[in-house]
Amino acid sequence: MAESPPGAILDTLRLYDGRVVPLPAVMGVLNVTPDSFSDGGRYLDPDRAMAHALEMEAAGATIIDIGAESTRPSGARAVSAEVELQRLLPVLQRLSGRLTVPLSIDTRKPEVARAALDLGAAIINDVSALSDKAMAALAADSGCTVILMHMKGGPEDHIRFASYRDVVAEVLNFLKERAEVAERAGIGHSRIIVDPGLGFAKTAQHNLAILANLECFCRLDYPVLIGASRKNFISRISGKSDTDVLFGTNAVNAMAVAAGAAIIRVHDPAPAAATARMAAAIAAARRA
Ligand code: HH2
Repeated sequence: MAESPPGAILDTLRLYDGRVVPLPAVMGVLNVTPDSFSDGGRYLDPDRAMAHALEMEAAGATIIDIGAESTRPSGARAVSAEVELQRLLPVLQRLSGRLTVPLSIDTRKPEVARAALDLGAAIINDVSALSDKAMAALAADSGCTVILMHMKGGPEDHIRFASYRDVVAEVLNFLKERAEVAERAGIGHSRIIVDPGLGFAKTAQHNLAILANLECFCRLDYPVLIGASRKNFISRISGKSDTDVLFGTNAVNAMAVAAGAAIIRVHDPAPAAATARMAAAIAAARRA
């Protein structure tokens, strides 16, 4: 796999439906779940979920990531494809024709991804990095973009696996391998996004080590997504109030974009969009 020279920065993401997303992109999180760690239960009602997606778009989200299964570090309950679909379909139907920005589906299940692609999603966000071969085949055949995230264990128990000799090297190798598997399955290089998976089988120190070495991830020849928003390591470091967590999230996002991250996944798109614009401008001035 070819690596770009340091400093080679992608400026757009091209999707299979012809849409072009400027980078850095702000991915707004829409959790249609009862138990997500920061907003569980708030958007289970399809009308509220739709309204929130449109609000996030108006606030500056350039992608909306919709998920119906929580993957929080402890106590997340795995749900069946039927339950995911029951939660998702009414929201996807309401968003169809209303949402202008691309939709990403946060799922590990090919049947759920298939239904979302049929209703207009352009990106599969798979926190298991295509561990199900049927998901790889679906992504290859459909032509959609895929997010490959690092995790160890499953969403229900990943915190038990937070142990590494060298977290940066191990996560980098995992992402390289999964990207190679995806390409071998027929997913074109330009359709792959990688994500080190902050908080997934990682302690605060592991997350900090990854963030401190983000340039190494950005040197892989794929856009890098960073999902730090409101995660536990931020409240442990920045402070626990909502304002502390928001500012801590923005600090991570600014440094991630400055290091070359292409997409930041957030619950609060307005501050994230302003943060990304500023950090990207400084990074561009540094390269000029
Ligand atoms: N984080 C969460 C869920 N999906 N996908 C990617 N690619 N990267 C992430 O960091 C990531 C993700 C967890 O956040 P959230 O969706 O808010 O919570 P929950 O899983 O409890 O619904």
